[in-house]
Amino acid sequence: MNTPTRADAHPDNLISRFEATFGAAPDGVWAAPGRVNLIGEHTDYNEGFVLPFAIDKRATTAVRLRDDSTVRLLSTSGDDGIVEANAASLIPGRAPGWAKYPLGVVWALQQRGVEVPGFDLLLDSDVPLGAGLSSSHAIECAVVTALNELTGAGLSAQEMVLLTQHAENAFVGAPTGIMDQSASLRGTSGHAVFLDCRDQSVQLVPFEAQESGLVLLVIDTKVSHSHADGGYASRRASCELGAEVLGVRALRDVAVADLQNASEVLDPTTFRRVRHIVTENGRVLRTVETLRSQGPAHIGDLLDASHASMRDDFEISCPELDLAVDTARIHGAIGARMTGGGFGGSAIALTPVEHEQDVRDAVVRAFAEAGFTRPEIFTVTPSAGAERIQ
Ligand code: GAF
Repeated sequence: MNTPTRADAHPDNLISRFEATFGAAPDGVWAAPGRVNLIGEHTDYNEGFVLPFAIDKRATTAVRLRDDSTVRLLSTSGDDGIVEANAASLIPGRAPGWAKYPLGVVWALQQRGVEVPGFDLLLDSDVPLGAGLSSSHAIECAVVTALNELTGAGLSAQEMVLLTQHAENAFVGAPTGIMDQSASLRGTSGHAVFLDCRDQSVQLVPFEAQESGLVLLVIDTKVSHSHADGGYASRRASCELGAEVLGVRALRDVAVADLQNASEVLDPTTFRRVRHIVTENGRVLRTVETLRSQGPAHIGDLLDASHASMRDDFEISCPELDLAVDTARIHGAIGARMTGGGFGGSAIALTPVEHEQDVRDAVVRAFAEAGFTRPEIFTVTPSAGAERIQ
């Protein structure tokens, strides 16, 4: 068997690499993107609002069903080689490395009563790992899209969102919400996904930064994070405590006008967590309104305010993210914030084209001066959601 390398595993070559590795052609090739979140952080599991988009970086999987229950998984990156598992005996929390994402999807499908036979799978992804751009959800969304079609399960995009969330929560062990999968499965080119996380309704909001002379820069700080670590779960627990003490179903039900009372009944830390969620929901709604009425050049202040709230109230930023945001702003970005779950990962900086190079240079310089690892900086545009590509 040949082990493919990252360089020769471009999606165009994935089928021949699959054949060379597994000895037969795949049944098809499916791709699903990572995401950035424009605004609305940690609001998803509080039944609030988010505004992410599917990016032009994605996980691509070639898949072939088998006649037995053996699952063979190979990634074009890393040296793990082929990981083998038995689809009939999957145990939550036990799968190794990246294999837990496809196997979590198989397990969650089985939990829904879908019969999933064994399969061979070859993965190639250009979503950076640990960068807060949802590389793991991209894998899960590509796999669920493939298996949904191949098994004839007939799940809707909304159902696949909940299914992959269940895989993350109960199989992988990360207590995440529904934002990332919704962007990956329901995103479209040229649009951000305005998602109401209470009823899962989606409105597509045009986001064409280039038409306003802007680019959306991603600054990957290279500070790796994991939502299975304690920080994410402890923020979620604080939100649940806040909702319980305030007597609401979820923090979505707390209004800005309720914050005075909340400050009197909550301990100071829980109050600040609650204030972030309440004000962030308001910022999402104002961002959507502003994008629709005035366009992306007018959302900078909302991005800045979101970052300040995450830094000071939710306390999920880190020195590298703050430096990226502050430096981008000083050198010409019109708004910047960390994106994703926090504690590392990436910042986004909405930047006029004429300042793009200044921002890139200044951030790299500032990181070097601070003794931080050199960041990776690139642009992203709203792109297609999960789909079959071959
Ligand atoms: C991570 C989670 F996966 C999302 O569900 C969301 O909570 C996000 O962090 C924070 O907004 O990406």
